[in-house]
Amino acid sequence: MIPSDKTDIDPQETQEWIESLEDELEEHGFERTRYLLEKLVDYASTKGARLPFNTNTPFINTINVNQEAPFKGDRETERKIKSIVRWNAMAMVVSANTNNPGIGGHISTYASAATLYEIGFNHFFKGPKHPDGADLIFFQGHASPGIYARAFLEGRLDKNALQNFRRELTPSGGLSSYPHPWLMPKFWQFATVSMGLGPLMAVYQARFMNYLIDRGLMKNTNRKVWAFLGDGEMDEPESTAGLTLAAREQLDNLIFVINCNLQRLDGPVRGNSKVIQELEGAFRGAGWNVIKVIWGTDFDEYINHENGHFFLKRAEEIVDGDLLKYVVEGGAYIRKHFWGKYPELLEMVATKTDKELEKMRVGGHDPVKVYAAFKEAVETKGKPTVILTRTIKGYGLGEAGEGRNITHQQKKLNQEELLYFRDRFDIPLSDKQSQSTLFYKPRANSKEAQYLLNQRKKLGGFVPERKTKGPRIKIPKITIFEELLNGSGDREISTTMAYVRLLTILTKDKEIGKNVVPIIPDEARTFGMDPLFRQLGIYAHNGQLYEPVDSDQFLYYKESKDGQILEEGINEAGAVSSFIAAGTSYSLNGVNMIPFYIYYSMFGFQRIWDFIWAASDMRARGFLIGGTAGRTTLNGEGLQHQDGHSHLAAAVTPNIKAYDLSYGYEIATVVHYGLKDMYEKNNDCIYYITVENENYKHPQIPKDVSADIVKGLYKIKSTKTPTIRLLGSGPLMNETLKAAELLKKDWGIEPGIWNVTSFSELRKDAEETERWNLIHPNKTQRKSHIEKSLSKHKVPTVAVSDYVKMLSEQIAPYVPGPFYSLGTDGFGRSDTRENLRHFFEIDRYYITLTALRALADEGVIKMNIAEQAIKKYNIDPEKPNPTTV
Ligand SMILES: Cc1ncc(C[n+]2csc(CCOP(=O)(O)OP(=O)(O)O)c2C)c(N)n1
Ligand SMILES: [Mg+2]
Repeated sequence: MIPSDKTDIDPQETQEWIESLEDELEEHGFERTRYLLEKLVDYASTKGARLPFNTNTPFINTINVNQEAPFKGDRETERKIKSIVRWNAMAMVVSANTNNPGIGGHISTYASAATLYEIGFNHFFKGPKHPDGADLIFFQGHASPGIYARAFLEGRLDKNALQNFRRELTPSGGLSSYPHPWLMPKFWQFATVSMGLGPLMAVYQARFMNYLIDRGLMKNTNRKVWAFLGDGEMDEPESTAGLTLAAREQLDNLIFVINCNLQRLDGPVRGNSKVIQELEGAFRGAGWNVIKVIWGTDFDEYINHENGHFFLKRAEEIVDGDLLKYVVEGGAYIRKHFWGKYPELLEMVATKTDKELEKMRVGGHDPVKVYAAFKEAVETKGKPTVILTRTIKGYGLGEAGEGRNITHQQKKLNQEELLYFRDRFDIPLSDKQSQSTLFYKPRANSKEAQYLLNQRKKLGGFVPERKTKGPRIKIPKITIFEELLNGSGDREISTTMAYVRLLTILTKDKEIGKNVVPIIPDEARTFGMDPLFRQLGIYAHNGQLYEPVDSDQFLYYKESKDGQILEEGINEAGAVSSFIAAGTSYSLNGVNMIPFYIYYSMFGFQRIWDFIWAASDMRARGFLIGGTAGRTTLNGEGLQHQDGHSHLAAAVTPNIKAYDLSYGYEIATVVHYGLKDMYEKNNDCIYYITVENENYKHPQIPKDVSADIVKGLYKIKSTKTPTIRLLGSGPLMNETLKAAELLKKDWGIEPGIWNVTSFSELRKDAEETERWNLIHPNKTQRKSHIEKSLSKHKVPTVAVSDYVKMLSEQIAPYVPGPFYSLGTDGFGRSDTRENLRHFFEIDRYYITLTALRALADEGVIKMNIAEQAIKKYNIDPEKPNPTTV
């Protein structure tokens, strides 16, 4: 009988209701009972009963013991394997830090997650040779030692590799600290260690798999995306940012496993409450299937005891801080403080020793419970699943750190602690062997070795394993972009319009049109891309269930199941996650996709650089298009919109090739080259192109400049007797050309004119040339593209861009002669382009003045010419520096 509480005005009636429920449960089971309860709640609501909203269930396992799928493995052998993996994972960190103090690494994260992973490896994770294709697994970054240790047992990594954990520069090779596909391209698939990126990327990965299926580009073979996450990590805003989308899109191919060891780096995740309950509320509220795995089998008898409600009550009362204390203090403390609260509870464990109480396993360390949860997760239909599993950080470390606040940082064990660990997990090593942290590998014909290999064989091979190549796709000839190469004639267009034209042409291409993935975060109309809505359709798993308000128009808002556009809403982090999913599809799905992600350039690198960094690490390929770029070219929007620095971020992201372009033919040239580079030559890089919204006439492509456009610099005009050269860039090319006119008209000086398409590509080439020359002094010295183009004339150079001065200053050391940089340092603001360019001192007059001053400094002209120019162009000498106002 359930005890009544003080608020119960009619306990007998309560009891009758409960008995009816019990009958129902017995006769018709859980499903029917749930149905009836839901009906009752709905009915009561319609009659005005304001029922409290509760997304939580009691603090017990979601799967009751009598609903549990039976465990399908050899428990003893699996325990042995797991223990050995535990040992080797610990040993690699301890030995790395003994040999090189301070090299780092983590023991405690994997120690808490070992059962979760081992159940996955032995029973669930589908490998690359599985007939249904491989599952995709996001491993918790700090658990990497455990994943390496298992690969060692599987024979994929040797002792030497383990010995060189975090020593990647060792000539014989080492293992990277965390999952980095850039560093271990045949092993890791996902870069997960910047916390919060993994969960959001996993959501979009699962969604992108459905996109490929719905568009008929991939078969539905029930592949899953598993994301193993930390409970502390769930505090990152990105971690929960994709929850509603995952539920809305019914991503039943997605499984989150949250390792709730209740601790993060410094201490408890939620000392004063319960992180599992909080997360349950968030996930259930978003519409996920939530499976809590809190208590191990040892607790079943107490939960299902006739006094089980006391257990429930006690479980509800305690907070995570208490649970952590129980781990550290041990059996007698647990008896007193947990069981001892109620006599009925204490009575239940009267026959247990303190040691037995201490050893009662929590859910995440119980293979039976974890197995049942994973099984239910993979079988769940119509919604994503999260498994919230209670584990113990530093499990098995004992005094050395189990459950302690220092556990995350524990990297060394003393001699005694090593022996404790060995005994705790029955590792067949001598004292001496253990104390020298020897790696242990069972013989090839041992039961453990055979079992482990056999289980992986059944599941289709080892994971993680990364494919480095996708299927070949044939890039069309550049002539498909003929209209861009031919210029716009008398039409004034923007580079954004030119880009949209290019995208439209590309999506119509018979060979690769279908592989193009246009991605937009609610900005299509800004960029003039709305006509593509109708032409390509907006991807919607459920199609279009309504008649759009503009259905009477030709270019209506068309959502469809096979829609090609990913319209992500105001969601740059989600959109870039789609970019990553599409850009890694060649490797992860064996389907080569070409993402074009266009966004407000200010909300790109500045906002989501960490994702772009991860994309680069993960060898994603595709085009990032910074739209409405340029501090002064986007004129009306002001300080928080005007981007004058994204190219700096791009310049220092190693495998990004960044271009700020002036004309349609440049866009066509760079995109075409990029397509070949990434999709034919299999180079792992990302192209970043900024496009703008200023309208002007685009000329026809000059002869023989294509290669130079890609290299970053091409000649617009040379002069017979060079005195000065102007380097224009992107939308500031027009001001550069106007300045050249002023120089000629007003001062009789004819500058050489160059167009810089990429300062960063020029700098990288110049640096590499210099580096090569440095270490090859006896060989014929090489010349960079800058030198080859400019070296003949050591005249002053004036470079201008719509970005901060540092952008063009990248190349200053390599350009012969004095170098003057004009740029847009400071906060943007709203005004006309003309006024803004004057304010930032990058307009035609400032370019002219700088050129004159440079020539005066060289002694080519008199200084008073510069003075005259200041007067002539109404330049205010008292004007404040734009960086200060
Ligand atoms: C964005 C980011 N911030 C901080 C860190 C540093 N960091 C690494 S692990 C960690 C604690 C992790 O706690 P949790 O997610 O609970 O994982 P556990 O090790 O407990 O399983 C922190 C703060 C990081 N890797 N990424
Ligand atoms: Mg944690």
